[in-house]
Amino acid sequence: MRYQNPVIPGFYPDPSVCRVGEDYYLVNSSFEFFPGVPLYHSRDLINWEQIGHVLTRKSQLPLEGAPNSGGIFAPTIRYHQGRFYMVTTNVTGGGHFFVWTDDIYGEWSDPVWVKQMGIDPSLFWDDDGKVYFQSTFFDEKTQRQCIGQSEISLETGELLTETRSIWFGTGGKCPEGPHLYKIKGMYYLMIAEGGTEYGHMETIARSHSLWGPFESCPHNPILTQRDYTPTIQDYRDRTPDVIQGVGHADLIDDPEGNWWLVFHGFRPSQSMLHHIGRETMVAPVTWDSEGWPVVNEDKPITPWMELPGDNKKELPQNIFSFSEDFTEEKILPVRWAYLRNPVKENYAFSSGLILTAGKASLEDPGAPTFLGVRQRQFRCEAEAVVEFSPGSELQEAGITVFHTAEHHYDLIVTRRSGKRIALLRRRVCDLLVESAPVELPENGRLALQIRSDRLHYEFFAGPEGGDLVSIGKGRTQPLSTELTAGTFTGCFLGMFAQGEGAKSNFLSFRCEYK
Ligand code: 6LW
Repeated sequence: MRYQNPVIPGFYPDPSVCRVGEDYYLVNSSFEFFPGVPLYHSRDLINWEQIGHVLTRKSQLPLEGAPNSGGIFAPTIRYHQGRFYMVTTNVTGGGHFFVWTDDIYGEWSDPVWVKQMGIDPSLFWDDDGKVYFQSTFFDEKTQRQCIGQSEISLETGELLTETRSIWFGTGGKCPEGPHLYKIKGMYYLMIAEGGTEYGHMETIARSHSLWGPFESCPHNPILTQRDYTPTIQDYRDRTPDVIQGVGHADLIDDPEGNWWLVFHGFRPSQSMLHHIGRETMVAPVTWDSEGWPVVNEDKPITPWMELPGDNKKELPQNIFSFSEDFTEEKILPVRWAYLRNPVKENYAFSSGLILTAGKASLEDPGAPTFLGVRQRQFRCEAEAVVEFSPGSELQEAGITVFHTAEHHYDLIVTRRSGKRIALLRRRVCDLLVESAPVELPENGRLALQIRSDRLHYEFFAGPEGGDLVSIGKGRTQPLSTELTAGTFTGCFLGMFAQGEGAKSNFLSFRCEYK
């Protein structure tokens, strides 16, 4: 059998997974984007469908003032006695909390706060029903970061014990992303180390007691690509993608008793640069004779994963292309995300999706009028059809490749010398570059298009159904995480309106991946 990694391409990092019978549910981090914590469902761990978000209300997810890559860090999802729990950290306000639901397709509770320091919380139920809370922790005695654990009350979130340091990892920086499992009577503590960059890895330890001492697996790390340096040839457009930075994993068994690791990694566009985020991947796990997990038979993680066995069938896999008709759609499909808490009045369905500019622009770390989808693959063609008659040179609407307020390329419809025009504005750190304006017909619907490959974005505009002309180009390089002072996010393809009074009507948006 073979399947392709990433199984959830695009900015879907820090995956955590649980299983209920034959159904798997998976969550990811969402940082400053709203709604928070995308929620996915699968029957085979390979084909995933987004069924919603966990944090859909501002009362669960206040994001005001959340900087780039602030807000929601690594979530954990667990299922216990008919109830789903999702625990995470809002690093911009409040710290750790969990929410719960008895209906995975319904609303989740308001937050129950947990006062433990650190990030990357996880929950573990022991056989006696007691609940334990793990997260990153700072050990005062040794002055080192480690994994800390306390027993908590599920009703109030209160700590019922002090937080104790339970494992320091194997010596990599940033021991984090802990998950505790009880397997064949032993407590296994699996964590990420090495930082979420090129030295990322996953390590594991076990103990007879959930307080430790934890014995490190002799073949740690059980997952890493840190020793694999791709060649220039590996990055050529037609070769398979290169995978780096694997780690931050969760472990799951299937109904047949096979084990799997769900984790993230990223695909650089070229050496040491990636711009579409950390993505969710899957690998098979076996157990050695000493009871330690072996990931993917100890082989590197590759885009095409070959699994042993006679089943030569390729698992079908979503290709993530989509086409949205906003004249029919009246509820926003779950793939769309806002920046921070949206100003509701600026979004409305009428004869299309009406985006009205508010006070904030894409340059502000506020709540601009923006709706985006995560870019899933390097090669794509995205097109929006819009009705927009800018009232002045300050009113703008268009489509964008957006990574942060300081890293985005915007194809803008506005006015210059009284005429309706299109231009490409590229914002990178403290640089702002604008293309020459290209005149557009004064009336009628416009098609705005982004075409991309691994290394480039090119932007086109023109009357709907007519010939589109190139408005400008930009390399993918300046939108890379490595140039953003280290975001945890990735590029979105989106629609926006800015400059007070600008009112645009988006009729459709389609995105085709090649
Ligand atoms: C995540 C943590 C990490 O919480 O990145 O570098 C954070 N380490 O595990 C955000 O994804």
